Amino acid sequence: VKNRTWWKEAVVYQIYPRSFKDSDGDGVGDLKGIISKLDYIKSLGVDAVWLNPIFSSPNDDNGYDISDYRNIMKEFGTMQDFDKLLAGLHERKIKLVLDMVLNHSSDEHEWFKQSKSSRTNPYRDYYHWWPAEKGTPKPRYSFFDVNNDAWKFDKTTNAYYLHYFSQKQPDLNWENEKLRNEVYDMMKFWLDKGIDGLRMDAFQYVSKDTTWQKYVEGYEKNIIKYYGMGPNLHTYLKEMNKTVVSKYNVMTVAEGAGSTLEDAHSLVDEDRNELNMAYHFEVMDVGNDPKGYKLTDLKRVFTKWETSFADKGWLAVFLANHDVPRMVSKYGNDSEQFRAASSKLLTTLIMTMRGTPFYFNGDELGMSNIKFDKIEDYKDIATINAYKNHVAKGENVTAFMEQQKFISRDNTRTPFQWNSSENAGFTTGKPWIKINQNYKAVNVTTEAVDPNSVLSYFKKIVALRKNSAALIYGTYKVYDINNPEVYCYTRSEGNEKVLVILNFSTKKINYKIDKNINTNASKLLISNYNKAAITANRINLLPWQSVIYKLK
Ligand code: TEU
Repeated sequence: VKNRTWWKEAVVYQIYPRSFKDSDGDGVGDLKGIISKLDYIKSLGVDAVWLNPIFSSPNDDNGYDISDYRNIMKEFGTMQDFDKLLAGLHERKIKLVLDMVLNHSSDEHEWFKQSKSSRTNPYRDYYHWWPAEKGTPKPRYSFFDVNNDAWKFDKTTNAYYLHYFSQKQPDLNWENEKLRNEVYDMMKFWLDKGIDGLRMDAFQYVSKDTTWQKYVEGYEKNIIKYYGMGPNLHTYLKEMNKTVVSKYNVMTVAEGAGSTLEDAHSLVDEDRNELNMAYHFEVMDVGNDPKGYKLTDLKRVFTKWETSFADKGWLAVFLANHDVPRMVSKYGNDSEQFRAASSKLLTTLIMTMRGTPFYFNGDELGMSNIKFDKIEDYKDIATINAYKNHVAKGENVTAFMEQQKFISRDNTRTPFQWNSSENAGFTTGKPWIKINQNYKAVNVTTEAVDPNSVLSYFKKIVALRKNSAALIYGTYKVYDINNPEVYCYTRSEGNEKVLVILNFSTKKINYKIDKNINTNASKLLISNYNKAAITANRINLLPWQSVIYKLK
């Protein structure tokens, strides 16, 4: 194997701190809570933890609006807690990846308070301002704004500021060298503490075309093309790499990878000296329709990226995170009958793809969408503001609510389910967001003692992946790509060859394995059912069955 590195071999476990474990009864998860669960995290066999933002924040967007990059959010604890957490992880040989939110800050950050106070303030150019005497700026789409308007008028200086996300998330002006240097210093502050990786939030958007030209009608439907990969993005990344990242032994991962394969390669190829890996949004975009998705689409997307990254560059692999629904509800089947089997199958997919798995907390238990009925139950600014937008425009609110049950980000943000006691063992207080009522069955305590649980399966397959060069580095080859129900592929490295077969349907299927795959003397490594047998290159698959075979 060429170019071996720890971050290619790691399984990264994403923790959403707000919802993981509350230690003090205020209903919000915190760092002490995570510390109290370090042995659980270790028991999973994962190599690294990625924490969503833990920095000071008024929580307009759950920590993605940072008011002080060098301090810990009050609800989450103190810097001492952080140091303890880092030490506790390192004692257990687990690495820590922090979330760097550098496209925007909070409007409550001191930089912004200064910036908005006067046009001549030294911090004015830390953000993007448009003087109102020049008329209204050309429209820019905001992801979270009630009116999707990314320009907010501020009367103090008679000017508009730019916010791609919420009004409380003004975009930082990366054109300004002073700002960039402050950011680099801040990054060093955390890297000097000994963290192991950085997840670069929405970084593809940092470089803006500051001519602020008018975009074509409907540009917002193709937003990454317009907002992503701005004119100076590579300059900034190279500068950041040279000034900061290259001085440490750390991994960097970009959220978002532009809109083409070439964009993605330009961010992560080894000879670029920019970032180590990226996660693209194409897999996540398959399956956004509550009516379902085509397995052939999912296969094509995975295959396209796997093929393009076979020799150069490296990707992160995921089916869920805090911005999308639960993977079992989206790509699997969250009915009582198939929830466990399809959770295990999806975990199998993630753990057998080429690329570093980023696995979202709770999926190892088979947690599913909460599917709120009432708008009052939602906490996510994206859902709440989109709701207001629908109401204002007189659009169909019922349809919107149905859609949110399926895609709202709050579906993955409900509290982690530790046990069957009140509040699922998450908090002794009132949880900040409702708990999924399936916690009586779907929880750590119950699943830990059940060898057939989703959790037990997760631990087994993580161990399997970690001990297999084929599963980590091996060449990916897909078979029977047009089959609408079964995903079949091999991974091979040197003499090691592994066959993966996934039945993405609720039917029993007698599957004919491609004749070019030699299954003589093959050996079953793992399955989500107790039964599996290949005879004469055929296998009987149960509903949502997944199997991994070692081939001769
Ligand atoms: O998400 C940003 C992001 O890139 C997505 O909103 C994306 O642009 C959109 O889905 C494209 O369809 C990150 C965080 O993961 C998210 O939780 C934050 O709310 C957001 O940045 C703002 O910081």
